[in-house]
Amino acid sequence: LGWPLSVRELLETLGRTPSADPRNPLRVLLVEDMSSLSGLYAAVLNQHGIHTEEVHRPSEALAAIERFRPDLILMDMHMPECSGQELARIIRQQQLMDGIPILFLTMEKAQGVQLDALSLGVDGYLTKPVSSEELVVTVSTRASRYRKLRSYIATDSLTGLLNHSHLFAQLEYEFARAQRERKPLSMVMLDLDHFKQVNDSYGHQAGDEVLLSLSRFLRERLRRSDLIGRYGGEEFAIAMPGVGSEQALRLMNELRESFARLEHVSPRGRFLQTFSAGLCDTQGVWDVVALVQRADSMLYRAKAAGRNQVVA
Ligand code: GH3
Ligand code: MG
Ligand code: MG
Ligand code: MG
Ligand code: MG
Repeated sequence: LGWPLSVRELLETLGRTPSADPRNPLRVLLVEDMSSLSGLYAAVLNQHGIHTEEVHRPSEALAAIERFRPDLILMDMHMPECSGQELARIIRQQQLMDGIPILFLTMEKAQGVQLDALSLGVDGYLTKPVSSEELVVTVSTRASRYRKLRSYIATDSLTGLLNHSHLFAQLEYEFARAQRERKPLSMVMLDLDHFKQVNDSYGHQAGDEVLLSLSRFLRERLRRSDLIGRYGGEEFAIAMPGVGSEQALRLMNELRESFARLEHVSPRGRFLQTFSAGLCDTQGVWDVVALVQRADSMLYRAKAAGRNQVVA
């Protein structure tokens, strides 16, 4: 490689742009008491398609992480309220934020201090003054690697939907937010009808195809802000923040009818597949477990009433 390369050239050489999906750019939280400095970093990152949020006081960092959901935290080591090391330790204790990469920005060249930082579970440091190139390349590679790992861990391998445990983790978060903002949230449990017969008559492969096509169908029809998870085998869970149960019932019935019309094709023949669903909102429900239980009991009613229906 001939030096110096521009950031753009360097990233192209590495075979990717900083955020491959422009609809979902990488997010970086800047925790830095000097606003002029963090403004500068933000401007450089923004220029390369990376979204940033700036926090100038350590005490605001946790709330910002929860709200902004960064893919990486870039943190000053020296701040008036508490040190970067202290804040990093606190962040590492939060389960929801576990594993988020934290990079320190420091003028500290003393090796002892840097080793200290690493032993706290901080991922690395950039020594001030940092060049734009170093900033963008370091931040974008670490942030996108974290995002990739996080999505592997959170994803059901057959359908690409949220898996059981991550569905619950996200649901906790959305439930808390709905309560705090006094907004509705609808919860749906959905189960394919007589699905065992599909496997028996058309083969397990055909069954898998149905699970995939339902997943794709739900992803296409629901909003990006809705959570869609594979709860287990042929059972799916959906949470719709901001949607009340009446609206959710109407929507789920539309989805049910149009999915039921989709023809599935397999080597052993063509067939139709229906689902049943139960739904509820958060009224009178105090936690996520109760929310899911209630939706599940509505699903049970839909099954008992003859299947291919939604009960709220
Ligand atoms: P019901 O209407 O009462 O839900 O009937 P059902 O046959 O759908 O329910 P049951 O619980 O008896 O059977 C669920 C079937 O789902 C059994 C299992 O073979 C199938 N299944 C679960 N996970 C998968 C999967 O990943 N792939 C395939 N092909 N089938 C699956
Ligand atoms: Mg400072
Ligand atoms: Mg079933
Ligand atoms: Mg069953
Ligand atoms: Mg089932």
